[in-house]
Amino acid sequence: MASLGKYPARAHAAKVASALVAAGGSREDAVIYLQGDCHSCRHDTDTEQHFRQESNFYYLSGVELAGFHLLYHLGRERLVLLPTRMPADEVVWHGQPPSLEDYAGRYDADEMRYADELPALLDHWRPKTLYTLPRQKLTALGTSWPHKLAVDTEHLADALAAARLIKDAHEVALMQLANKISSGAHVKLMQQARMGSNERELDALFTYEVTRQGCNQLAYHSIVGGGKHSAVLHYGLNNATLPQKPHELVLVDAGGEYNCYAADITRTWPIGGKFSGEARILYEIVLSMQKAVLEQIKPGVNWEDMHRLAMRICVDGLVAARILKGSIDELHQHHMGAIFFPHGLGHSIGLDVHDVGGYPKGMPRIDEPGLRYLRMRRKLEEGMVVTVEPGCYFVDTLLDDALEDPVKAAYINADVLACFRPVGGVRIEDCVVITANGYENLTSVPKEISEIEALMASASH
Ligand SMILES: [Mn+2]
Repeated sequence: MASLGKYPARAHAAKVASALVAAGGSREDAVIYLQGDCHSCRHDTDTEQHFRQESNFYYLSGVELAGFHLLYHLGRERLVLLPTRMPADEVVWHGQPPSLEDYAGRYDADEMRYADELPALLDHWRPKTLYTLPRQKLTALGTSWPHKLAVDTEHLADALAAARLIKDAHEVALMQLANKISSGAHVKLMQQARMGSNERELDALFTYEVTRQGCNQLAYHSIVGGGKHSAVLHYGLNNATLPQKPHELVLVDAGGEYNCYAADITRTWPIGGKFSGEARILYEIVLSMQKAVLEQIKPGVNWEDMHRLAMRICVDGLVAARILKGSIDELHQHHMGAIFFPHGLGHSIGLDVHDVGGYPKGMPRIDEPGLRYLRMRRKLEEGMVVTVEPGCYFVDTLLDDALEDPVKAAYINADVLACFRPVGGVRIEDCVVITANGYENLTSVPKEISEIEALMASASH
C-alpha cells in the first residue's frame, strides 16, 4: 500500500483557525489548546481499556497515542505537539518511548516539546485568547498565566465541526482504505455464511478480516441480524442461530476504522445465496430507493429532499407489492411510509461514524415521522462524505400500532402484510464522497441481486 505521507495536522489547524476568524475571533494573540485522551481503566480495576484518540485532537494533531497536548498559535501559524514525559519506572511496563526527534519525524508539527514546558511556552507567547473545548481541563497550563488571558470555550467546537465536515484529499484517501478493507470483509461474510451457524461467527469474522487488513478497530459495534433480527435497527446482541431456511435474510451493518477514519456499510442477503419470494420484493424496493438517491446527489442538493425522495420510492414499492393501498398523496399525508422506513437516510461520516456538522447552527429538526431522526439537514457540498442508507422493515410494534389505528389500518392490506412480516428488514448502506458534479462511491461490496447471487454461488454452502 502506497504511503500517504504525514497526516496534515497543520493544514487542519489552519482551517480551524480560519473558521474561528470567520466567526469573529481574533487571529493575533490567539491560541488553540487541547489535551488528547489518556488511558483509562475498566470500572474500579487497573485493567487498561483499548485506547482510541479523541477525534478533535486527532484532527488537529494526527497523534494516535495517549498523553499528548497541543498548542496552535493562530497568528504565528505554529503547531506545537507536547507528549507527556514518561517516568523512568513506567518504561518497564510500556517500553522506551520515542524521542522528540522520532515524534518530529512522524507527526506534522512545527515543534515538539514535552508537556511540562506548556506554562513556559504560554508565558513566552503571551496570548490574549485561548480557544478550547468546554470540558477541557487546563491544569497542564500551570497557574501563572500571562494576565488577561481570556479562555473561550464557546467557538472552538463549531469551528472544528465546520472544518471536519469537508474532507481533504488525505482524509478521503483514508476513508477509501477503510471502505476497501471493510468491503472485502463484507464479501468474506457472504461467502462464508452457513445456514444454522451463529451470528457470532459472522461478527467475529468481520473483526478478523478488517483487523488483519490494517484497521486498528471497528468504527462501531457490528450489527449482525438473521431473520427477524434484521428488523431491529440497532440490534447488537449478535448471538442467535442464523436462519435455517435458504430464502431468509441476514443483515450486516459493520465497518472498520482505518487511522481513526470510519467506514459504515450495510448489506442484506439471503442465507442460502438466492433471493426469492417476499425477501426479493423487499430487497428490490430498497435497492431502488438507494439508486434513486444516488442519481440525484451532488453539491447544492438538500439532504432532507433526498430523504423524501427515498420515502416516495418506498411508498410506491409498498403499493406495488400490495402491502399499502389507496391514493399516494393520502399515504404520504398520513406518513404511512415512515412505518416501514422509520430512520433517516444517512449522515456525515469521518473521524466519527456519525460525524460532526450534520445540522448548521440554529437549524431545527423536522418534526415528522422518520424525518425527525435525520442526522443531517443541510445542502450537500463538495468534499462531504455521507452515508446513503435507505431501509424498509417490518417492525412488529410499529405495524401493530398502525393496524390498531383505524385511519392507518384503512391503507394496509393486512393479509399481504402478514406474508411479509417474517422477512424482517432490508438496509443497503454505502459511503459516498460528494464531488464537483456528483459523487464517488467509496463502498465496493456488490449489491445487485445477480452480483450477490453469483458471489454466494461461487462459495460452497
Ligand atoms: Mn450509518
